[in-house]
Amino acid sequence: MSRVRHGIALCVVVAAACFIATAPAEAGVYVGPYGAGGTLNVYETVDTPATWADAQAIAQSRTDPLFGTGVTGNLVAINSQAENDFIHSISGGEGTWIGATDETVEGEWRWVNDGTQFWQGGSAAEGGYPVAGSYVNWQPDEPNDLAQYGPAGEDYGFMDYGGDIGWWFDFWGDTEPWPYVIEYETERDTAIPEPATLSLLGFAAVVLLRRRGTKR
Ligand SMILES: [Ca+2]
Ligand SMILES: [Ca+2]
Ligand SMILES: [Ca+2]
Repeated sequence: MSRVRHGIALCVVVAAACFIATAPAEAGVYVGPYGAGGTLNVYETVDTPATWADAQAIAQSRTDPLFGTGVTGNLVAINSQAENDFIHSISGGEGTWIGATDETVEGEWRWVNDGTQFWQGGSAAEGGYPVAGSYVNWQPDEPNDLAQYGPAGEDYGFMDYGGDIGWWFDFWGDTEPWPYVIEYETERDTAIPEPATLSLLGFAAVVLLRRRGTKR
């Protein structure tokens, strides 16, 4: 499929998904070509704040809301500048948890979806470095495991602190609730939902239209 046709298909599906998914007024559903080999993954932004651990537990309790594949979620793992730009865009740049943590071994930063280590150590100035050429986008002074708010330091990945530009920070995640982004690694090669999901989307659209009709 050409890039243009691919893009058109994406727009149609994303528009339908957002229409449905924003009904509870707390989430948006998106598709991005950031799976293995450029395949399509599903992303869900959740505006209701949660601690990092609660957000990850919620992500794992949910399944792909768009394609109906049954794939469960994780807090987003970011593996390229393009995916980082995408997450920065859909999350609104106002601060969001991402699926990075060094809670198991201090300084061993891993993605929570598959445990891959992408960073070793503190900030680059302190000798920290990306593992196996991994993509990273730390703010220049991060991660710094700041301990001023408690002895545990900072063990959870956060993007866009203070309306930033897609930079990452380590942050204390056990008490601070923030919005978050869930990634469902559907790795689809087509943006067309399964027939069962399509009929569900159609049914929901009909219900919404009828409700609107009765209000007028
Ligand atoms: Ca990803
Ligand atoms: Ca840490
Ligand atoms: Ca920090």
